[in-house]
Amino acid sequence: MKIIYLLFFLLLSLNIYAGTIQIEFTADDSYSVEVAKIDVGDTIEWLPKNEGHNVEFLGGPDLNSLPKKSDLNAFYSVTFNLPGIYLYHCTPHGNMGMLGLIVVGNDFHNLEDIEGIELSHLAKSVLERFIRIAKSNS
Ligand SMILES: [Cu+2]
Repeated sequence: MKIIYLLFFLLLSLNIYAGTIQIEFTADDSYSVEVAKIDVGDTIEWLPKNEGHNVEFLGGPDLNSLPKKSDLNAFYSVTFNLPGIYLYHCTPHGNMGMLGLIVVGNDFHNLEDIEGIELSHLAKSVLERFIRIAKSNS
């Protein structure tokens, strides 16, 4: 029984270190943080500082449980408990390169899946740039 309490408190104390980062929708149709590297259990909050944008996930480590699409102009918050790479875009502006990449737990195991996502020519080159950035400080 003691072991269970110990584990419980260990998990509780680990969670204290979980962080939150905030990403704004900018006036020039982009996300203020385009490549986010976070730890497992961290939360990202998207702040609708400019109108006409949202967050729609295109890929991640578990395609069956991607975060749902957010509403336009709405605050959005997701906690990432599964390591791997996540790609999202803005539904109206994704083809124009309004994309964001998240690497959870410095885990690149699903990189090939992310690279295989069908995107516009422009979005593809943006994604390639993001992946270079993500790898360069891994
Ligand atoms: Cu947008």
